[in-house]
Amino acid sequence: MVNLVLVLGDQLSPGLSALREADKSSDIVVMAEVADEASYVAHHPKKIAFLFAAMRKFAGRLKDDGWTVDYTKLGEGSDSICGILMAKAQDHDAKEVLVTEPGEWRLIEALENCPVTVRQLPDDRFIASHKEFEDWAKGRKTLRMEYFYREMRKKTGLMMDGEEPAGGQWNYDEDNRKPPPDGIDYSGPMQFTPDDEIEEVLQLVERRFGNSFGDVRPFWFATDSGQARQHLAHWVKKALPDFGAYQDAMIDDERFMYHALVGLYINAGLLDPLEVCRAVEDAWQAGDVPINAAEGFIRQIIGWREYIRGIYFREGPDYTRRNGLGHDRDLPGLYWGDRTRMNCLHQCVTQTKEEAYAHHIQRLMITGNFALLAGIEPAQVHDWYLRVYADAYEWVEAPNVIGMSQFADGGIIASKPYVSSANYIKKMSTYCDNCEYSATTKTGEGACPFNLLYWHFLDRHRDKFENNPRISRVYSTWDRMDADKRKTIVSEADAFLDRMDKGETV
Ligand code: FAD
Ligand code: DLZ
Ligand code: SF4
Repeated sequence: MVNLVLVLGDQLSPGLSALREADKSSDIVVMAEVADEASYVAHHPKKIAFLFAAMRKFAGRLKDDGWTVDYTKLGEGSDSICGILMAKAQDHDAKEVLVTEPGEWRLIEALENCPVTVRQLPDDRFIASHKEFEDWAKGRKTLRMEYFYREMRKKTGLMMDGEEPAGGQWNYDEDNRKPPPDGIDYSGPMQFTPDDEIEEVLQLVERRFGNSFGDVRPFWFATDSGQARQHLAHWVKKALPDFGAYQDAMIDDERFMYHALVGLYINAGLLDPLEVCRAVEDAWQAGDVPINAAEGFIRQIIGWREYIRGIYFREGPDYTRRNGLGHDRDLPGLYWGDRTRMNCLHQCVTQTKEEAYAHHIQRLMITGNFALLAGIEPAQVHDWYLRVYADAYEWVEAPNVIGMSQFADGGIIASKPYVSSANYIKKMSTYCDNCEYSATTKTGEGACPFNLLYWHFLDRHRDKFENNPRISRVYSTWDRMDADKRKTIVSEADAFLDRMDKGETV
């Protein structure tokens, strides 16, 4: 009897555990474009196009490698993964379905409840297994990424001198916070011209998902591992040397800065995280890249990415509904492209719509910071991030949004809320130079909303933060302010939020 091997849209890796477990000579690979996966949130059309194109190419590659592949295009079969499996199990008289564990509780549970026998195997494309993360986390009062990261450095041997970190330090972040340079000498990520197969996908996505937020064209993402590797090599050569220093900087219309744009490729399985790290380590060993850039990048992958996944699976399915600060405001229309006078938000939302991309500091300190300061309901913020980025899957998006950005998990990931006034944004970007508001004006005409909302946030959550050693200092500054000034800030912030809630342009 044959088995089916289900390969999901973000499992496009030839070494996938489910493929390793299967018998190429008799088992059948099942891949399917289904309405449920394409619409459990209204994904950015570029993300759907990227995944469908990459799925179709991967199916072709598996066939070339000798697999029998049963591929269903959108609209040609059931709307759900379980429905597809039931139909295919009957068609092929299959005994069981092998699948590598999906990256989302929703789908794990759907497969558990599907009336066919499904065997879920560990996803060992990650460096730490669930058990390793659990063993590390067990008994610790706080789960700080830095200590987990050091374990991953030792485990992988990346940038290690025996038991010690290369260069004598684990972390070179103090060299990685430079303000924006005058210009960028990187022409941006490698771009690929769509072939006929991809053009067919683009037209399908335009027809079926054209009304969702986001532009499907121009489309130039890599859609197979060969292209993704070319993209990686281009970035290592042209941008990695400056990645570290300018990692946190933002410049008007410079959408990628020196960032790698590899998240979407790694998360879909086109690039292996260790292969990416080895390419970076090699460039550093060859003397082409400074240590702060190489270490800073490798930390993002074997530190942050693995840690974030560990938290998602440790915390369980209710994590996305947490709301530790009790925020309940609706997400304003400016997140969907309504006009805003705030240039920082305009820049980040516009590029998100056009590219399905924003880099980390844009996500954390612009769109995330504003949502947190304004008190937007975390579930709505989570929904927005899951929809709009090409690299978004719940296992990675939810801890970043609910935990790191919105402090809605009560401080499991972040030891303090990531909030800032305009000061930080002015220092780290050029956005304030081109804004209708004034970053240096604290109250009154032209005052930057971040300046008002920053104090409004701290004031309304005083009970939660005034004893937090990482943030308590700011309360002394607030208390030293003239009482009338404090009152003005709070009432101007309230008036701003009222205008925003009414749908006025803010
Ligand atoms: P680079 O800046 O070049 O970084 C290299 C790689 O490191 C990334 O590709 C990614 O694989 C990894 N990485 C870096 N930081 C993180 C992190 N915090 N968590 C996990 N991996 C990390 N990342 C996603 O992959 N999917 C998401 O849906 C996602 N949502 C986010 C939401 C918020 C609010 C925040 C603050 C961060 C989010 N991130 C997410 C993390 C990070 O912003 C993206 O991984 C990164 O911007 C992707 O762009 P890049 O490939 O150019 O990254
Ligand atoms: C994100 C996504 C989309 C848009 N479409 C499909 C699809 O049609 N078929 C499929 O197998 N997978 C798709 N995916 C990826 C899944 O949603 C993903 O595997 C789960 O969210 C778990 O990470
Ligand atoms: Fe954003 Fe304020 Fe700067 Fe304008 S002045 S870009 S609103 S931080």
